[in-house]
Amino acid sequence: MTPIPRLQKWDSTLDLLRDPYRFISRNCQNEQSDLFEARLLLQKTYCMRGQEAAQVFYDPDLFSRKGAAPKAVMKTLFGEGGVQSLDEDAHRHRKQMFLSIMTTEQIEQLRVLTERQLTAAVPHWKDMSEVPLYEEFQRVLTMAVCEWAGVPLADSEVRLRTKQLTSLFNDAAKIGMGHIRARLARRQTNAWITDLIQQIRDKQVSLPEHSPALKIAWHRNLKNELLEPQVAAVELLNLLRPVVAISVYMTLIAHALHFHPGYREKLKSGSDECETAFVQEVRRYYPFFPFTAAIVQTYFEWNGYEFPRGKRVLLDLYGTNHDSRIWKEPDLFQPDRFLQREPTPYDFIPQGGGEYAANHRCPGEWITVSLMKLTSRFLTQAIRYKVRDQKLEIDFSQMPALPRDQFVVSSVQAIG
Ligand code: HEM
Ligand code: MYR
Repeated sequence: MTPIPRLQKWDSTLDLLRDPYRFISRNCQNEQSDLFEARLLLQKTYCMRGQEAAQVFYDPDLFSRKGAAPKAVMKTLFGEGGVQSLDEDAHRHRKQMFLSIMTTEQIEQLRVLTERQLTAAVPHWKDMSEVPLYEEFQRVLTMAVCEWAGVPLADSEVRLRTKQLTSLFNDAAKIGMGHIRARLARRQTNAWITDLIQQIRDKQVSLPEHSPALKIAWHRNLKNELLEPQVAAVELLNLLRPVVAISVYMTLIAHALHFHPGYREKLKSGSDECETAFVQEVRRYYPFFPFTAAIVQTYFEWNGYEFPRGKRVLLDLYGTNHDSRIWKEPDLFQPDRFLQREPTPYDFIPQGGGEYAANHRCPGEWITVSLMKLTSRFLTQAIRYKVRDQKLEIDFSQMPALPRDQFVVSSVQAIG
């Protein structure tokens, strides 16, 4: 057996938190290995990156997700009882529920609703001296996704629910007060949506027939039982929260357009392929979800390394998207690289890899790409704006990572 390189430090959690997106690839580089062991959260953990590593990580016979995410993530970002921590048949059955929501019609409907909200925001942006794009996108997406999913949202509630849904992903990985805010947001959003699930089941609200909220409220597990209301709420929030999180990518699109103005012109006149290549490169180039975690289910060997049962393993998503064996000049923003070749399920993994139905790969990728394409069109063809002097470098120490001043625009005007 080949010994697995071990980091010398007794515990590396602080190093990981200081530079979460580059911690794994930096150490892989130092150790000259795609795999090393570090103590993280006081637990010996394997960290790995690259296409081959992704291939083994997404073999569902080898890994389990139960207990893989730390408690802090379960109590904030994920919620408890949801699809992220299920294995085997229970996972496949629940995952099918999500995948059955992702029809072409549903994806198109969410795009239409989001475009409507973006268009409705323009007159309001015109009156603002400064428009903080990240916050505005959060509000737009909260309104669009609630309408799409069948979650009633009064005008008076928009601010509060936007803040709470945002806190679930924006504050989950913070330390101190930030993290406490995310825990509170989890309790509040669980209570809000559990109530709605009860009302749906008690026929106190009527929703359009194909509403995702109805599908989740009436979903039955393999024992033909309805989900516990709290679990159904976690799953409905597994639609609402990540759609609001697309505000991160929307802000990063504005960032990419600012630094690569040539793409503004290309996108204005360009083909669908050109638009797709641009958003794929935004998903590859920018940091968002740093890594994902699983637990070794049964002992196995890979490339001469031993993987003992029960070991926690992190797969580096950002590092794999920046692996120079896969991507030429990975630290340059070059959308055209996507015109030359199709990504595989293991070499381009901003939202996880492998197969949708059998693995934990994100079922929201089609929605994400669709709303990102909408945003590229909107920012190049529907409005004009000015970008004042501000700190625009990406803050790699935060999860999610955003421009330091978050991208504020002014003098917004509608085109045409
Ligand atoms: C899973 C990223 C948007 C719903 C995941 C995973 C990642 C991810 C990394 C886990 C992959 C793994 O552990 O192997 C993202 C990013 C998004 C996004 C960066 C951009 C905003 C969405 C959207 C939805 C969604 C729009 C739904 C509308 C889910 C669900 C899972 C998941 C339900 C769990 C799947 C499972 O456990 O089988 N996402 N996602 N995500 N995502 Fe997304
Ligand atoms: C979602 O809401 O599911 C999509 C986007 C969330 C991104 C949150 C960023 C950092 C969280 C890191 C947690 C690592 C888990 C092992």
